Amino acid sequence: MISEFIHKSIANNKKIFALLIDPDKHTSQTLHQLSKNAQESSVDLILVGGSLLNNDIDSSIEIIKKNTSIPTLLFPGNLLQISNKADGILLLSLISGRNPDLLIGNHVIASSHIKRSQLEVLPTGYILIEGGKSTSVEYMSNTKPIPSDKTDIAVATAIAGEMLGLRYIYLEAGSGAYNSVNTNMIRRVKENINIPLIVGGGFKTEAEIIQSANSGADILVVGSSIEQKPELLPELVKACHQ
Ligand code: 1GP
Repeated sequence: MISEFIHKSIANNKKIFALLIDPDKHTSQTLHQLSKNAQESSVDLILVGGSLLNNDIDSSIEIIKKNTSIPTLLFPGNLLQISNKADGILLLSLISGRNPDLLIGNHVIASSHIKRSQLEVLPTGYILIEGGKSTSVEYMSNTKPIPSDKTDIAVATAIAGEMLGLRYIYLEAGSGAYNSVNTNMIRRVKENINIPLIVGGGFKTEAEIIQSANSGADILVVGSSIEQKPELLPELVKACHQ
C-alpha cells in the first residue's frame, strides 16, 4: 500500500521524492530513459498526469512500469487521465477553488469506475498557491490561486480539508512556477494539520528542496526541472533524502 509507505516514511523522518511525469512531454524513448534514471536515482514515487494530456496514458504507464518498480500514482488533470495501469490515484479535490466540478462533480462521475479498478485511492486536498506567473492548472481549472502572502487563507483551507476527511494536503505552485511555495507557508500549514503534506511546483535547486523539506513538506514533487535537465535527477533526489 502506498499510503502505508508514506506514513512509515514520515514516522522514520524520511522525506519522499516524487517525480512528476507528464506523458505529453515524452517520446517512448525518452520515457524509457527517464524511468530507468528514476529507478537508479532512488525516486520514491512517480506521479503521472498533466493539466492537458494528448498522449495515451495507459501506454505511458506501461513503459514506466517496464523500467521501474517505483509505485506509480495518477495525478489526473481531468477525467480522461484515469488508468487501471497505475497503482493508485491522488483523488484531488481542488479546495482552494470554487469550481464545483473539481470539488465534487468529477468525483461523482468517476467514482464507480475508480471503485471497480484496483487503484489505491489517496483523497487529497489540492491547494493552488500563486507562484509568480499564471499556470496551466489555473487556466484549465478556472480557479484563482491563493496569493502567496496570504498564509492564513492557505492554513485555514488546509485545516478545512483535514476536517472534511481528506487524508493528504497538496500545496501546489503550479507546474513551471517561477516561485515554489514559500517556506513560511509550508511551515504554518504543516504546524496546523496532522496529515501528510505534499508540496510541488517550481522546484529547481537542491537548496529549495532542502529548505522546503526542513519546513515541513513530507513529499516533494518535481517535474519541469527534470524535463529540462534530466541529469539533475540524482542530486535533487539526494537533497530530498538527506
Ligand atoms: C506540478 O507540482 C507539480 O503539478 C510539479 O511542478 O513541474 O514545476 O516541478 P513542476
